[in-house]
Amino acid sequence: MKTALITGITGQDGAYLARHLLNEGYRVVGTRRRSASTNTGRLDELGITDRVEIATIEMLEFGSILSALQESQPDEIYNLAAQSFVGASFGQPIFTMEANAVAVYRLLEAIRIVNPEARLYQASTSEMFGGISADSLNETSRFYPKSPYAVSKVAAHMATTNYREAHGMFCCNGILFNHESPLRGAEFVTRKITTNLARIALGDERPLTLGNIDARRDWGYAEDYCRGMHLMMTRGEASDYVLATGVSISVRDFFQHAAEALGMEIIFEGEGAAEVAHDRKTGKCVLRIDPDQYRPAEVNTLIGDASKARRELGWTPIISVAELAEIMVRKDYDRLKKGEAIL
Ligand code: G4F
Repeated sequence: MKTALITGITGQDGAYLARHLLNEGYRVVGTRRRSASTNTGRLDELGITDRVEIATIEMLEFGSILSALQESQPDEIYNLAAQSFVGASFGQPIFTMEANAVAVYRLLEAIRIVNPEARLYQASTSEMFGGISADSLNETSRFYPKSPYAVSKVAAHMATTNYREAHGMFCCNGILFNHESPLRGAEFVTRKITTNLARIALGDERPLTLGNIDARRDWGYAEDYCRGMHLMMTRGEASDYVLATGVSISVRDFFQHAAEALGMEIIFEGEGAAEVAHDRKTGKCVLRIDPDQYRPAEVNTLIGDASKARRELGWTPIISVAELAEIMVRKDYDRLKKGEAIL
């Protein structure tokens, strides 16, 4: 039986990946930071909390990472732990660099010491392309990070590549474009939209507030992407792969898909910070713009080309963005209707 160690197992990707690996027959050890709350809501929702072993580690402490590797002796390590909020990274650039980049060096060194044969998956991101305007971004596209988060992820990406080249270790970067689900954190824009639209559909009068609704992202379904992470680790040779759908839509369009799934008919009026959206059926104002949500530097458009993953891994995303918006908003509507807490 193979052992997988997943850092950040309590997040969206950690939970889906854990379930996938358990289904593939793995022993799964997941790490999380010490905290007063247990924070296993996503694992509970997937019904796998009792099937994974939880290790408490601190990615800012080398000794903590070293002990976790010595104790669990993993064959595969999936590094999903991160400060993953792009907007928040502008206010916490140093912590973001520590948690997302220096921590990866700690992990790489610990793997080299404990078992250099162990395989590493590093969670890279489309945010690294940032300001590059291209119709389609792939593994050979240039990086132009636009936030402290993206800068930290470029550093971690290059460190991972360097350990592969310098030490011959099996290290791969998954350059994942945005991927969402009903387990997505409620502060990311898709889930912010679906939880708030569900609340409004159930009678709440307060409109949702968003920042830049013209930003465009290539949004896929997280479970499809976690399957792709595992495929990267089953190859004979380590390499880097883009996972994306190849379709990019705006925040405004995602909002519209989700609202329509709840039977709303959206009309946008006004421009810029004065733009609002109403539901024609009820006359309710459902969206206002909050300029405080604008980012100091924005990534306007991201669209990915996953042809290498399709060719070499046989990976294709299954769920479209319109289906994704519908799945997410219906789930949030059901949760709120039953009085369940929002994850
Ligand atoms: O949902 P977001 O916060 O995701 P973002 O910044 O694209 O980053 C996510 O995906 C990356 C790629 O996989 C990951 F690396 C990263 O860790 C994270 O998971 O924002 C998407 C877009 C942005 O352009 C943002 O400005 O939505 C825009 N937006 C507009 N109003 C908003 C809001 N974003 C948030 N979070 N909240 C708003 O009110």
